[in-house]
Amino acid sequence: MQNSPSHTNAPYTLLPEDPSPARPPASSRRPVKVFAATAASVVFLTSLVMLIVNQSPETPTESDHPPRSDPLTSRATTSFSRDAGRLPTGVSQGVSAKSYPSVRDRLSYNWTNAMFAWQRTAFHFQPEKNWMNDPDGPLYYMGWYHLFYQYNPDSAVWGNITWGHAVSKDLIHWLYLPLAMVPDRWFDAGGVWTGSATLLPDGRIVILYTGDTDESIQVQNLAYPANLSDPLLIEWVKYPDNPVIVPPAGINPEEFRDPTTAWMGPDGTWRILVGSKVDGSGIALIYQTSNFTAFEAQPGLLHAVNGTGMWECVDFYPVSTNSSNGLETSVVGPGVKHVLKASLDDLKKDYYAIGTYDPVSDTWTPDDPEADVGMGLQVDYGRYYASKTFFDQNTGRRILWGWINETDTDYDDLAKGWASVQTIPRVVTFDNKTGSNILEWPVEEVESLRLNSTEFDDILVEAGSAVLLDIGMATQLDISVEFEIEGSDALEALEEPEAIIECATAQNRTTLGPFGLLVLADKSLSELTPIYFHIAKSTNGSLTTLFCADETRSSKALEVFKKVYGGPVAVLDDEKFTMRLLVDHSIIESFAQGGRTVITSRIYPTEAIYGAAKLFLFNNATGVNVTASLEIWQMNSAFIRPFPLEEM
Ligand code: DQQ
Repeated sequence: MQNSPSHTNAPYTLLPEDPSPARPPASSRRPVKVFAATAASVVFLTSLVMLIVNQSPETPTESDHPPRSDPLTSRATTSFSRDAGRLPTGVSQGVSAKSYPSVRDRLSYNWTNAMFAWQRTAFHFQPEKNWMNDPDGPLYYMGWYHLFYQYNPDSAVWGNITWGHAVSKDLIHWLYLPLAMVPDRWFDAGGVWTGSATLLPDGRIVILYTGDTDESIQVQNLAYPANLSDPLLIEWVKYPDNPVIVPPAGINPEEFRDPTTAWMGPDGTWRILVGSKVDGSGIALIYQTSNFTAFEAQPGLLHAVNGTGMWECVDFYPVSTNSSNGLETSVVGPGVKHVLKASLDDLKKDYYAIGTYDPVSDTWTPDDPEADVGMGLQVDYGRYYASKTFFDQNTGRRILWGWINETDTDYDDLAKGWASVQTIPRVVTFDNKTGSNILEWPVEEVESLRLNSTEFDDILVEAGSAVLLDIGMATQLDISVEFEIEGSDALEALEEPEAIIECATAQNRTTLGPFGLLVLADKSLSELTPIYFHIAKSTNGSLTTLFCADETRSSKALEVFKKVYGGPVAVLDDEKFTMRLLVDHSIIESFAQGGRTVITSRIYPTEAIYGAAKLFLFNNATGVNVTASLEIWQMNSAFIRPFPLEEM
């Protein structure tokens, strides 16, 4: 493959430097905290209940459905701005979008508006309506956090991709702003795709994004704020001489996208990465620039991994190995490792690895070649994709955003009028205890939503039982729980070895598990989402702890794609089994062992909603009892609404 620099001679337009008066901040009411420590609980023992749960969903038939128009066939009433003759899906254009189930799948549960309304989240970011996918260009500027996102303003399926824009003072309460960029130039006529922001030392902001051209070529474009004195950064200018990078020789022009945030090299010039694929290997191409208008392809690659397919949304950032501070993207030196993350288009999963970056050769080497990008650690083992970090210079944190994808049908998404949610932003740090993974933890600002809490101490959960936790409403929760196994040392020898160590359903009983929580479960356990630890013994005798989310019984809706998600988690000798869950209607974000392994779930209960949703402890081990101690907060809703621009 031969790389070729892209052309451009036009100067970069300098932006006005005069600071303008700051606009008044949007009002965001803080929730009232009521900390009511309640140890008393009504405990309800249901012996062996998970084992006999016989889910017999009422299969919806076409005739069960109330008559309604078919949103896929009645496209005349759905306004797609381009190519109205075909349904615009990412897969058909060679980019990731929701790919399962098939868009042709007409099977649908008999959803009611109340069910759809319940699915909307209360404290996660989602647009008022329509389709959203990747987070783009997150940044902090003049008192505001900015989130941009891939957005279809016309429909609840992928297409006509623009950059939506919202701002927040605290990463929790959000105000929608006008669209930041729409596909209105030849160099992005097919969509303003994913990109990243870089804050330059002189105060300027640059955004590099992928444009899908009028000829379906993926190019990298430059944009910048029209008015740097506007803290809301409402207007964006596309550099007139875009594109600034075109696909090099040897690269498929439809597989060349998603520029990273830039970092400065030892020579004082900037570097960025662009993801692509060569002969089935995922690759990160590296470009160098001094002015963001002229880029030069570096002779080698930052990194490549055989057989991992197209790398989308590459992210590359430093982490401190000796402090929990986040690092600005250009930091290198002693006590610094670098995380390389790629979103694997073939698997729709975000993988990362930790390694060493050589800023002179512009190469990166994984600490463990056997756990290279795409082979080992996942950023999140659930329904999660296209994640991106930014350095928050306001608080010195590195903050991670990720896209929670839907697993219902496009048909259902069109009926409910929206698709996708962003995760609660997470702080990323290096795990000093293991030395081999990152930790992800919800930003502390989410705790401002905590209302009254209920505590449970040392609840005994016997082998083969479930314990109802009497907490009232169970759909907006922040749950912190630790488990201890009674007498596990003696029982290790009894554990049956397993040939394949991977998450199985929560009904798969062995000596030491599974045990955990049943979330969004109805009282009869006809619908439930178990989140659990399972300790497995491999044939070589070693024990591995798995952290899993079993969505197979999460919904009676047959069209919803359901599977068991999860992966291994290190539980060190001095540690209990700990998990934290953020439950927000149809979203569960689950963090094990302080964020070593994370699973995001998007689920669609039909019964376990509103007041019928319950929370249980469960223990499906055959050989051990466990005890659990919990603190559970009810969570307030966040204010997420349009910015009152007319009041300014
Ligand atoms: N989504 C964008 C692409 C990116 C993909 C298009 C990942 O730029 O590769 O909406 O979800």
